[in-house]
Amino acid sequence: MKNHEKSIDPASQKMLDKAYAEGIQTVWDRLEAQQPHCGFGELGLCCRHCNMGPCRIDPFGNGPKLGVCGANADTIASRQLVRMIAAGAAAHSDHGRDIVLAFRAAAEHGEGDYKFKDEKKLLALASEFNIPTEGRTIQEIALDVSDIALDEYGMRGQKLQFTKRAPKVRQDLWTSLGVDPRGIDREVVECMHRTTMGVDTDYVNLTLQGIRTSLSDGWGGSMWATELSDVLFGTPEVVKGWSNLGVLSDKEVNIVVHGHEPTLSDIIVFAARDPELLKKAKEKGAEGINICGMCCTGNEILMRHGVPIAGNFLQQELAIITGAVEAMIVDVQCIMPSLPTVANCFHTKVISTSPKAVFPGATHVPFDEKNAMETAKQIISIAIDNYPNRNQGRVNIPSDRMGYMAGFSVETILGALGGTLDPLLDAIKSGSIRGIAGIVGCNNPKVRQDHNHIALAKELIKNNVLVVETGCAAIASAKAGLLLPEAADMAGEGLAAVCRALGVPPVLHMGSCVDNSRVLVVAAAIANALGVDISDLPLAAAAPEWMSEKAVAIGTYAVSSGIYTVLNSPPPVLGSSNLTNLLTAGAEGVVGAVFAVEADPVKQAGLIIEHIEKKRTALGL
Ligand code: BF8
Ligand code: SF4
Repeated sequence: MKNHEKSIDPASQKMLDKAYAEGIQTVWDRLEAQQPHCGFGELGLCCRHCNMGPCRIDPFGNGPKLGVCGANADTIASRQLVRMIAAGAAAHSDHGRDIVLAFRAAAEHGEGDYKFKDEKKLLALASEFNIPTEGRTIQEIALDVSDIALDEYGMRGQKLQFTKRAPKVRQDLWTSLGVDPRGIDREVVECMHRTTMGVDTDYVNLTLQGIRTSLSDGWGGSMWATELSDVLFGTPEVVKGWSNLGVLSDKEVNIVVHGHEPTLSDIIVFAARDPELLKKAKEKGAEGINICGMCCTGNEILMRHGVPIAGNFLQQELAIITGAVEAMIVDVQCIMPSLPTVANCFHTKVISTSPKAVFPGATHVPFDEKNAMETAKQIISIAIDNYPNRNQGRVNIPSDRMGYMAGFSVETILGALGGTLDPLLDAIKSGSIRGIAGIVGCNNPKVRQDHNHIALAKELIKNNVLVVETGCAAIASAKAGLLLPEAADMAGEGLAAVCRALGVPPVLHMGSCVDNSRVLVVAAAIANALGVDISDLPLAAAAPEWMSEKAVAIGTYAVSSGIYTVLNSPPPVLGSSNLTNLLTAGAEGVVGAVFAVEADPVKQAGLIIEHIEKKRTALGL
């Protein structure tokens, strides 16, 4: 495959050419080396859950139809799906737990490095949870909020607080299906229990547990991550900044912060402003310190501070290949184990910071949340010391960069609308906006980088569908200029007029992947305002380049919340026609929504538009 076929992004294409010229292996080379992928794995028909196996089911020929224990294709594929959901939910929710713990530490030691930037939001949460606030300090109130949060991770056996934000009919549906999450950790543990050898065998019963676990993510762990990150680091407001590898500087110390948790990235942004560090950078010959983001932790600081974003998932190796990165600081999730090897070809230091994610070949500097600022400065110092090692002769920073407007939290959207959802509802009712689509998720080297994200978003806005985005999808749109108000020119007449009146782009960046919880909140608020269920709304979602188990958890809570969800490729379930039918057809009668699979982004848009029009008709719009 030619390099320009691997990505639509000119910056990525240039760095792929450089990688090729210098003999540096990237994710695309490793994908090629893996061909052909294992057919049993692709279909979800292999099981390694016990030592009588590993077993595989022959889907076509006369080979075995049962594992050694007697498990059939339905059992094996559904157990596998449930484990993927559990892993994805665990990743989001354990990230959420770290935010809760940082939040609690801020409540306990008021004068630490983390403060409550958005006390108003903290008080709103307290009121939502019926926590008394009169005559109490903000710390006391925060402690009570953190008690509730930590309690929800354990085994409460009660409804999770945030599930109460869903429309009452949806809550009742979950209760009647027996899928109310009972505790965030508990559901993940129960998934592992029920999928081990000799426990749950029924694919429907297993899938219901997958649904319950995904809900504990979307309306639990992820929502806690979003809400308390907003309290600690500030609720995003409209910001402008720059995206793509062209944000790297040829004269400054470049530090790329990659991973997920804002506890690290947010403090790095502030630590880099320290005059002593700036002085030190100048002594080393640099003109300054340039902090850039990558992937979702990049989205966190983009949303709150307009920090430049160097790229999305498939650009992590390419950023190092510019030869201009002094340090890539990583925490958890979506960090390729290949980074230290790529960094070895340059002067770049990969600095791992989480006890949960250690990378052989990287420098490990444990991030101490109790001493956050000092640790952040220490890490930045390592990058500065590394600046003189940069080989300017090997530096090649693509000039490609694009501006963005972001920061569309629920609060920002409401603010832009003048404090109420009514103008948006009116635009939907009048048909100038046909509906809303959430495009989320990753890059995957099996798909030309960003191609599906951009083609799908363009097709939707052209047809007057407002697009909201998170994660690597949003970064793709930033790089393609879709997050600029001028992108309204690419939208249909109705949507363009609304965007121009409000001064916003037709594609709204709502944050990192845990911030898909913001999309749920907007969906619930619209449904509540109209007095209907989420599944009645002209609303859809898509993950057109997904790769992570987290995307499986997100897709499942979207569908379980009543949102029709389109994927470009299926998770490994096709080996079980029963499970495939349940997910793509049967679920409609259970949760009021299904998954659809379509590889072509224009056809994906067609499916979404068809769905939106169907829902409009049913609502009498
Ligand atoms: O949580 S979109 S590649 S960076 S998993 Fe990862 Fe996928 Fe990017 Fe963020 Ni989300
Ligand atoms: Fe094989 Fe059953 Fe063991 Fe899985 S659990 S490896 S199907 S014997």
